[in-house]
Amino acid sequence: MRSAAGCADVRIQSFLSEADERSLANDVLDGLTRPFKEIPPKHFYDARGSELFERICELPEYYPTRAEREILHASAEAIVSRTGAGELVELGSGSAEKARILLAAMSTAGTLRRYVPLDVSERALEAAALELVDEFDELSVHGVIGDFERHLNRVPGPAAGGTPRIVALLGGTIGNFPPGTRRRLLREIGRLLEPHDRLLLGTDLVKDPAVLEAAYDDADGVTAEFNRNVLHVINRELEADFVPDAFEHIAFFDRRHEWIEMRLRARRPCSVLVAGLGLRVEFAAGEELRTEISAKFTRPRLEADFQAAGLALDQWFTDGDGLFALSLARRL
Ligand code: SAH
Ligand code: AVI
Repeated sequence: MRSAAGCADVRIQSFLSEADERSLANDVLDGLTRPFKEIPPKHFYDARGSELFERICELPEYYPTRAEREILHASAEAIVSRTGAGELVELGSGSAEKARILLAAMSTAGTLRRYVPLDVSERALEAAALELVDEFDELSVHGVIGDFERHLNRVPGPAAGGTPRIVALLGGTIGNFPPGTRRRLLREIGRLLEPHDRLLLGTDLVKDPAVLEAAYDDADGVTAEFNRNVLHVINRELEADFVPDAFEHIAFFDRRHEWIEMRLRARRPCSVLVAGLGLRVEFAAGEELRTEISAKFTRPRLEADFQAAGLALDQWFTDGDGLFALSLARRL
């Protein structure tokens, strides 16, 4: 654990230890020795992966960021006045671009006190924290570098004085978890909520598969590079010898599950040595490695997830084109 030097209003604690670095090793060992190979998406986000994600957010095909920003611009004031919140806890905060809209609404309402971002990406979190304390005089930032599947207990308790909190999980990140894990995670996040606190959850909505597939397979190939970045991460961290360009980016909408699936397909037979694990992995030509699911929601399906997780929907906001939804939910 350490604190960022030189700024009284920023405190950053890291809870990523060697044990967490082993989480990549464990995920690679488990995931690459299964009959259907799979690596969880959290391993995309080293410094390069976070930068590639930022580029994805600006792509014409990738509508979720624009749609969610539109909702926030239209509704942040109402969200803040309804909740009275002065503190924002954001899980998977990334560049904190969207947090800024909520913090500005809290500042205007005169309630703003603290921002608590939590992310595995140290670089993104530090940069965002330093920018935000510069921007809002009254703000203090308590950043947590950690994994929200393991370190929710490291989120600091409510600040003294008891301002209501918004706990946000934006961008559709909840969709990156399969249904059972998603409900478990929602339940664990719900435990952070006091009766006057609210969860603010961003979810992408079911729509024309062509629109969805374009969003995950852009013409400039940025998403393809983001997808292959996981191979660069494994090469660097686990001394593997993947040739990333030997893998083709695949993205398709699975209509039955209502989720986008991203995969990497071997263009030719590949024999990969993961030296750090003493593991050799064979890929047949055409064999696929699943790297991400990104679930798309309907309101009834999300309400069922909330209910199963001990939460209830309070308010539902969408953008003008009905592409994306923001939900305000409370603990039952
Ligand atoms: N909330 C931002 C960023 C979304 S990208 C937005 O809406 O634009 C997903 C973010 O979640 C990345 O910053 C990534 O580093 C982070 N992330 C992914 N899995 C995580 C995990 N298990 N624990 C903590 N952060 C995670
Ligand atoms: C972070 N997450 C919600 C993004 C998504 O849309 O599922 C990650 C992403 N994958 C490809 N493009 C963007």
